Amino acid sequence: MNIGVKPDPEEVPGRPADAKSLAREILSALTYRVGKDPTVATQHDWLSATSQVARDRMVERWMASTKRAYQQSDKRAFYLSLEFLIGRLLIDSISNLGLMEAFREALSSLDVDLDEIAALESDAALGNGGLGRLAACFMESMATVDIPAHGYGIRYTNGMFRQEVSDGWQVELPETWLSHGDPWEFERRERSFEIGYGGTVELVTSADGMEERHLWKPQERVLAVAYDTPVVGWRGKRVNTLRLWSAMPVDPILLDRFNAGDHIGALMESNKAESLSLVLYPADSSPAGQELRLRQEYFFSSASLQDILQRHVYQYGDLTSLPDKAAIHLNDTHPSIAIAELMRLLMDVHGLDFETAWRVTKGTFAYTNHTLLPEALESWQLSMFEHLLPRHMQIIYAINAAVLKEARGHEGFDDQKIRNISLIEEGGQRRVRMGNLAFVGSHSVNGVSALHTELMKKTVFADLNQLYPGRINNKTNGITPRRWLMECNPGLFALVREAIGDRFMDDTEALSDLNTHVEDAAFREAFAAVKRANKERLAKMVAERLAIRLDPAAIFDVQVKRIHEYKRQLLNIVETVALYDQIRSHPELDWTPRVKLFAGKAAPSYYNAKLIIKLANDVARTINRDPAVRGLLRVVFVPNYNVSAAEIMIPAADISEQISTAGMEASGTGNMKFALNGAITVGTLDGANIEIKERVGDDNILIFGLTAEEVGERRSNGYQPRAIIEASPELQQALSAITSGVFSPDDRDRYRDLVAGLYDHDWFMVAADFDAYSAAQRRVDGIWNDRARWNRMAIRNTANVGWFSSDRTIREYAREIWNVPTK
Ligand code: 26W
Repeated sequence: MNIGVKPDPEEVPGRPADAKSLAREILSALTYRVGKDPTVATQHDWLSATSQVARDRMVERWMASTKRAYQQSDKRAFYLSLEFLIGRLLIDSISNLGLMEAFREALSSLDVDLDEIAALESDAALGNGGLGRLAACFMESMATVDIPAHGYGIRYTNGMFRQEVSDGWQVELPETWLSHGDPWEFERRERSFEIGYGGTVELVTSADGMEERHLWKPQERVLAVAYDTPVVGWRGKRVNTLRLWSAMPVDPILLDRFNAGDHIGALMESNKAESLSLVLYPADSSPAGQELRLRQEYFFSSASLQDILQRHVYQYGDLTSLPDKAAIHLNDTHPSIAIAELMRLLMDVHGLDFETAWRVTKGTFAYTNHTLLPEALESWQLSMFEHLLPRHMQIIYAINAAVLKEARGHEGFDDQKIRNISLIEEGGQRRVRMGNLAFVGSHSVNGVSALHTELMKKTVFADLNQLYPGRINNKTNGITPRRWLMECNPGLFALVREAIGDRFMDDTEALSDLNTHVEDAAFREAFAAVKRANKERLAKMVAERLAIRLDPAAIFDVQVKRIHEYKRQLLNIVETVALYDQIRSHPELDWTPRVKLFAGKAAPSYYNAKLIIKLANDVARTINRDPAVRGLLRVVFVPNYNVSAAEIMIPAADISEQISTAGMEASGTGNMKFALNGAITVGTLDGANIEIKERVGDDNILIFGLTAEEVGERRSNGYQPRAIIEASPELQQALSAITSGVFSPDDRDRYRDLVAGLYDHDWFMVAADFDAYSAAQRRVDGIWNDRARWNRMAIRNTANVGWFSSDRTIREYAREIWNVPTK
């Protein structure tokens, strides 16, 4: 990797940045902090020492950033998210600090290879997928555009599970990302807050009888302890804080019980407290609905708010100015209990009246919705909620009463509409609706792509949108170009820089200068050579990990993302089977060699998603063994997809599969990463694909299938997949091969129900889109064989997706939602 960004010596207070000094510091860290002699140091020891030296480089800037925000009384942004899918940090940090070459040289003088040790760092996988990775990109962009911002989340001991594939089935194993310690974090034992659960609420009157306040007496208490990770922005000017909370018992040894002889019981209590931050819930669509999850949500929301209020009171005294100095952002509904918690703190602890507290709350919060899937909308059984958070329940009733009163005075709000906007779902089992709470408690509610935002207005939030017009707005997602171009694709980065200079490094949209090189044959060849080298890098990884050989000359066709029926990995697999069939039946034809790559995790309780992984592996085994298609078709399922795997797979892709059922993928962000790295999208008119198409142009993307509107029409007009399947010989043939057990000779019925679902209801419209998808894939083959055309298309993708930088997204949040200035 060669990110030859010159450090700005004036910006590094007090610390020499030359390779020699760094080598000295690394050696000293190895000796005094790791406690190892270079002659016996392992690669891991070198990684620890190097990471610590890199972290040291951030500390002065970090302190300076904090001091500056404080002295200037800047308004701050607080990003509350139950997930931060960070990945590795060494390369990211030193690259943003402009110290890549210096570190590389320093290490090499010590006989250590930077890339080799960097690859040993474990991924911080404190998230499931898109939402968590977005939070990580936002953290980096907020530092880059110079927003004083804090991320708040949970320091899960066990992040996203490690996926192994055993006999083709997903097996989930705990991910022990902390086993070597986390070199980036600072433990802040002194920064801790008590979090309560359960108990009772009393109404107490002040001594003078003038004032009444609610007093919550929780039955259980745990301690939230802060762990801070510095997050450095591009060019290292600002360093922000990601503060993750870890749960501890309030009284770690419960001395009374311990001394009373009940030391087992005492320790059990401690473990119960710690269990709060033990594990990330691995479901990314259907809420677990479990009490522990609500406990986690309240745990980190309350700790973060107490932290924010303490800081505000210290600096400004009075809490009515909170909206002027703090923008608190809710990443989906997961932290939306913070709305009731802020109300509680303002009223019960700080003595504000309901109206004032409500004004402050709405002025402070903003909420992003990330999904329309009805099953993903969080709601809690009211009885459980009330038992766990009795005071918050009262507050939610009070908020609801105020909102419903407002609605009743509003034109056209009939009983049905009132029921729809209520924070309480009535009927059999009453539930608390967190989406509605987040909506009414925020001054801004945003979707994550233009289509998604429009659909939000028409579906989930139609009535709330009518009651509060103008509150819903769009902020199309983005990705950080540092990690997703400069760091993961150093070859392309160097080539682009050589072609158009450095401007794109600070303004990603300047990548459009590449458009002028499209007709330059030598440039196209160089662009293709970079892609080829990236494909070789991926082929090497696949060979090492899976002992499967891939031909880098073939089309690398990649679908990597969570496994979900709406994302339609099944459509891709069925098409692969159809292609396999075609090649076998017509070996005389001139087939274009293709490698189909899949990766992604399934929620452990999502049966069909796990079955789809098994199907991908069954199909892969059969096809890869068949000499009839050797050299023409290969199928690979890469286990344990995570940020680091993405950094290898995405730069190596020729084709980016973005094939969700239209209307169901809120935005997608993988689609942006692929396009930026010069892959051509085969996709539906869904989420941000639509906006990618608008930017790269219709000729440089392969769009197929039903629109969101057409999907809606079909669903309401009695969609009949059976008739469609019977009218498509290719599809019918592929499906009958799968059901008859061609790929599962050991259990011929394995896929019977899965395929029967396609004939029966096919909710995700695999059948409806199959022929169009297959036709798009054959167009891919045609274009691939006109390599000049292909390369033009690929370059136009890289050139025209700079707008999808998360710097742009964050600037929009800052200006239109948070009201904080940016650079
Ligand atoms: C409560 C269980 C649960 C957990 C996570 C439900 C839903 C989620 C998330 C909404 C899942 C998620 O990651 N959504 C993705 O967010 C990305 C960032 O905005 C979008 O690009 C994806 O389209 C969306 O699926």
